[in-house]
Amino acid sequence: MIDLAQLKDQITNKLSGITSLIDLEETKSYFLGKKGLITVAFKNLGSVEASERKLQASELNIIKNDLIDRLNNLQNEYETKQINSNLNSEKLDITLPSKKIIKGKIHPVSQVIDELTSIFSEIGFSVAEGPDIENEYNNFTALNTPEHHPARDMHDTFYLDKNKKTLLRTHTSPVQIRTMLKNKPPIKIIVPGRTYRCDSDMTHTPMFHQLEGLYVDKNINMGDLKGCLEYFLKNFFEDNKLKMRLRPSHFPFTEPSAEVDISYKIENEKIVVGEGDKWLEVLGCGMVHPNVLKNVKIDSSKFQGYAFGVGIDRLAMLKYGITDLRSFFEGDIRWLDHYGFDSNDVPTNYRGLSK
Ligand code: 2NL
Repeated sequence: MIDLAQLKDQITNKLSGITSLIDLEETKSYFLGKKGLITVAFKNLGSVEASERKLQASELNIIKNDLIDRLNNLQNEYETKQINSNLNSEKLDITLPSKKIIKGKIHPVSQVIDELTSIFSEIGFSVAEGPDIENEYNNFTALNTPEHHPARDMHDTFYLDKNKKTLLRTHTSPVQIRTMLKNKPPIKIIVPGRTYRCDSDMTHTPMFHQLEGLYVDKNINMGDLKGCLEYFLKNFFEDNKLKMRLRPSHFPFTEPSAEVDISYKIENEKIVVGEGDKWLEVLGCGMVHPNVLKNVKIDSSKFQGYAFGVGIDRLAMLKYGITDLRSFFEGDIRWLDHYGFDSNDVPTNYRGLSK
């Protein structure tokens, strides 16, 4: 037998103790949950004497429905209270003027990377990226720069351990090494990214940006390299009359190697790249050294490649008339507001250059 009078008392007690929606939920499950008193009482009806069972069941149903009604009423009451208190505390004045939306600007370095990506993608280059932290093999050894090679000192490397095994990459070339180790030729990639050298003055920052290009295939020669660079420079500086010249140079990773100058003139005491009778050095390039190909298991009797490297920050300064390199990395929002680009200025300069 279930003591229904006691159950009713318990319900009255519990309901009078409710002060919040949480109490309400707790009470609901106390009586009506899986192991709730009323649920269990219904289950126990089976053991009640047959003559009593029907009456008990109907009384239990009345108690249950009454409880559900009272709980629903309480729930409505608490929810209304909650809504009213929210309405009072969150007064919204829709007649106030809206807040000004401040749109960010694209940093000149990002803008130039986008422009270069567009220009090179038109002639079949894809973009490759890799980690800033490298090992000395990918950064130096594989690039034909063995231990004690003077180029290692030249680079003023930031080493990250005593044994000089891990370092901040001094150029983006290790990404090309990784790509050549992973993929078979033809390989045609550009690699933009951050690079690091322990150097800081008017024209050098310890972190700067480089873009390197690499094209490895059968029958690649210096003429292909020159054609590619001419296309790139004319499109980037948006001047089909831009002249360029190659001067012999030396890099450990290319043979032969060259430096590239472009024509410019001075106008109102400012450098204007394009037509002009002066020469400005902008990049280094050459044919990938056979030792480099050997290090990445590419047969140099079957494949050749050209490579080049250019400073992105310097390109941005030349194209957009920014004179101070260090201002690029100071994070001054007023500088960015002045020199930055709107996000809907899609780079389209590579299109429609007349012959
Ligand atoms: C410069 C010169 C250069 C390369 C970078 C390269 C990469 C591989 C193999 C061969 Cl994996 N070469 N890169 C080649 C010539 C010049 O950069 O003055 N950069 C600012």
